[in-house]
Amino acid sequence: MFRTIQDFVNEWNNESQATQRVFDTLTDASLTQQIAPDFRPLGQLAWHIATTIHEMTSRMGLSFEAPEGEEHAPSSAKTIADAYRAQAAALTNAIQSQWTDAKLAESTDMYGETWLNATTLRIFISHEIHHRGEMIVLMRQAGLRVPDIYGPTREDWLERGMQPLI
Ligand code: NI
Repeated sequence: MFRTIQDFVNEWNNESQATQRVFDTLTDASLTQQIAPDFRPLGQLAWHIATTIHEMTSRMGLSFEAPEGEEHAPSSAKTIADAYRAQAAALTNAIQSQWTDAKLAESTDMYGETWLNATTLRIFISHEIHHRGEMIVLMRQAGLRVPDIYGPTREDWLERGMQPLI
């Protein structure tokens, strides 16, 4: 449970920096990678993460510019990565300048249910981590090297001369 804005900002900074490292690894060619036909391609998953920042937090009254663009992801990896960078910073600025800690204990109608704002912020971060994990799989399928986030990757182990764990 986030009890202070600072607690949220600390966690958001860590997670959004990790997500940014994932986004900065994308290439234009990788954006069309899919797990199977009719499933969201890699670029669309990234765009969903980038656009959800405004979509979800603006429902709670936080005010900042939504990302430019349509529902369909841009075809440029750099455009997506830059949009995410701008949105992540905009959310941090907005919550620090527009909210006090008391806002976390207020509730908002979210998708037809009533959620504590602190809960919404928790779900918001979990949602991003969820889709980031999906992206990592598609990135591997696309032949990209993925960044380490919570621990070393297979490539990291090998470069350290260690046997990767099963
Ligand atoms: Ni989603």
